[in-house]
Amino acid sequence: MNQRDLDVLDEIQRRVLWLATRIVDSANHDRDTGDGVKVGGHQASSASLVTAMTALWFAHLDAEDRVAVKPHASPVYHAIQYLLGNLDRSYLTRLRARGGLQSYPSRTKDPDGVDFSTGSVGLGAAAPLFAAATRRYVDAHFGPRPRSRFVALIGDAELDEGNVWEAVADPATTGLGNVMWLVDFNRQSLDRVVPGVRINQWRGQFEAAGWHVVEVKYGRRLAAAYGRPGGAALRDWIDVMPNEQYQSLFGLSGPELRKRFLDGAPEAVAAFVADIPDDELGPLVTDLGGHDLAALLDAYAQCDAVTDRPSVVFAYTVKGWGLPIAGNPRNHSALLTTEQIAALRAAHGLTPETEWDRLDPASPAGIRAGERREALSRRPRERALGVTVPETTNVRANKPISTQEVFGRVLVDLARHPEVGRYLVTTAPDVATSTNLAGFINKTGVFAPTARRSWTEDRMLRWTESPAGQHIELGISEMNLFLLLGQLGLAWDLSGQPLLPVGTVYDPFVLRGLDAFLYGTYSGSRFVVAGTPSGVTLAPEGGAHQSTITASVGLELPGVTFVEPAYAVTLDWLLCDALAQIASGAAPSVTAAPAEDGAYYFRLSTRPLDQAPFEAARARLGDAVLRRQVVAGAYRLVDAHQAYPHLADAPVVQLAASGAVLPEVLAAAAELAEEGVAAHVVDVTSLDRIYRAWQRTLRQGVRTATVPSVPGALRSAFDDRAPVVTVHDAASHAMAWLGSALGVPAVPLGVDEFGQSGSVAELYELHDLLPGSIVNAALAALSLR
Ligand SMILES: Cc1ncc(C[n+]2csc(CCOP(=O)(O)OP(=O)(O)O)c2C)c(N)n1
Ligand SMILES: [Mg+2]
Repeated sequence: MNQRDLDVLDEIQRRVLWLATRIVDSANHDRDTGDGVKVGGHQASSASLVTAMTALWFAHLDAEDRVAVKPHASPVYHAIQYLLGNLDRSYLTRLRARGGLQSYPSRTKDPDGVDFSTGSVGLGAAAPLFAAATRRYVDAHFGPRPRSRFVALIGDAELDEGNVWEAVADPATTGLGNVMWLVDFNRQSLDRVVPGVRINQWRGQFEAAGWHVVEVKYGRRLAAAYGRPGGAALRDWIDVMPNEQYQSLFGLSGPELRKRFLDGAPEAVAAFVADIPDDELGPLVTDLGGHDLAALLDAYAQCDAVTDRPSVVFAYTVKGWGLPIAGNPRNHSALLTTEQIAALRAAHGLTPETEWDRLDPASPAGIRAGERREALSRRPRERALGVTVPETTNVRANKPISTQEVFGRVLVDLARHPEVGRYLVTTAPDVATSTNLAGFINKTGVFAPTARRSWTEDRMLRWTESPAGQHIELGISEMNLFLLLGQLGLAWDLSGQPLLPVGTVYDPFVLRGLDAFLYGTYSGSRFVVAGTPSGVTLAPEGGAHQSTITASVGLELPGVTFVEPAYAVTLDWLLCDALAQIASGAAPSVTAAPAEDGAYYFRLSTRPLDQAPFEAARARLGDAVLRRQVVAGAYRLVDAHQAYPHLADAPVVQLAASGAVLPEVLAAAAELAEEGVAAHVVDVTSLDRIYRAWQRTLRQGVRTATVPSVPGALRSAFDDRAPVVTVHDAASHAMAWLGSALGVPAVPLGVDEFGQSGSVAELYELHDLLPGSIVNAALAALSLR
């Protein structure tokens, strides 16, 4: 790139800096929210990335490239999109306002084509890596797409997040030559100037993981000074100077700056800078490469040239570059004053009348923006897969069987499906075999970019690794599991190929990956995850392996449908339905409350259950009706009036339960019948769906000031007058709301302490889940009427 082009880019980056700064300023100073809560925003963090981002969008990226932007640099992203003509001007004064620009880049809520949501630091860094891994899979299975480069712009303190290193270290992400991370190396975090210089440690960590590392440390002015006689001493001093001392220079000028700079320096350094006037010394010694357009473009080109592994660029930057708060240790949330904004506006040659203008389209900068807008425009993507997932695989069980086992069988069956099979892709963090994916893996193989020779022979599990494999194995990182699932579920957009992603994880460790789970669903991703085994039903495994709060988590997560089937056929129907919804390409609603389907979370168990009670209900209701109710979230497994006609006038109670505890509930219903109480048993297949149905009618009532009705999903399964006992191998709280929904007394039973080792019966006794306790709870519920 010649000097003229660099000058044009420089002009553009100055406008980007101004707009990003003013967008935050306007949110805080031009708008009265009336609630006394500060609006906030990050001018310094934004300024830090202005050069790197200008270089990317105005000179480097292609239309197919995908970029994750550091959360606190969202104003820079929007300023760039505005200058490219992709964002309406009215948004510039609506950062952090309702319906306006989001504080942090959001795929689903921002109007200007955000590729990756960011916000929880570390996740946005890793997401493009998993998007690239997804692309590698898509290319291997469905033919190569046009090349994309997957870029992450990340803060240096983001590297403190463990998930970043989990992602870097996983073999599933090795060799991805189309990945570039750019670390905004401003040596500051939120609270402080980061002590010491950590670059060598980080460089070592990246290199050990097989990454290509580039440092962009000095700007051209400093580089030139180093080349002059005696310049080596200057370089050595800047390299060894404590970070805190270096950062403190940004707040100083004149003789003070010189004094601080030379504090502790060898004599040769003082001699070298003696001839440099005071007003030139500061700009010289703080001339860092992360604000040098040519140096950055060169670094990007170096990364492109390395195609066999991911690259990371450490761009030395200044937090608050070009602003009066530059380098100040307290600048993370600092806002320029109105006077400082006025001075900045004038310094950029703008007035209150012209401050929001785009670049003059006739100017070289405006022409460049127009060209880049063309170069970066994208084709719309198809979300739908265009195949019909069957309503059932007709799974059969002649003997007691667990939901975990059925899950594996249904997947094997779907893998054979002529249309659907090829789109299925499974993944697990080193628990594929123990969560019953072995059958699927035997059928489809394990994905590897190139075929690998297998050295073991196991007739039960053929671990064949090749580009044709449909299982992506991960190391033990639940963060990686959910990050990968999130990206597989966005493959329709980021790789132009919809997929049917299915992940498995031990249910207690869903919590370990929870933030990445949220990240995926907040991004609008759709996938299936099975948490299995779950609950204290995993009795011998003890408290560290039992999950109790996950049902509540699944129920409460927006963009996630939580299901907990007990019987083989209900799981078959629910899993087929979930995959059919994903295949349909319907986008989850992230704004409607309660949020629509999104991802699917199956909470499963290893406890084999007798299927006869289900078959009895099936004979009673018929497949069509029953399937509809199962998918809607609840059906009456035992209808007391039909099962016990002699109890026609007896008191009625209803026992509602999900999953593995149903045998105890059925036994309790039989005992109650002997005591002259008619007990319906309701199998709640999706607590989430019936809760949402209830909430929808309530919200409707609240919003329109009308009397809410009991929703159909509840009415068909429940008796809306009988008291209810809820029984769950999970925290009792998760189901306790059913009493309110039905307007009847409720006694919730569940697991509200940490578990311990034992047999199922022993632990159920401990947590009051045995039939005797359920009977007592039913009698208590009746007495509460
Ligand atoms: C998971 C998470 N923890 C904490 C925060 C709050 N936080 C936001 S930015 C930040 C410091 C970021 O420093 P760095 O990554 O170096 O970015 P800079 O602003 O210096 O560019 C922190 C702690 C967050 N957003 N996410
Ligand atoms: Mg930083």
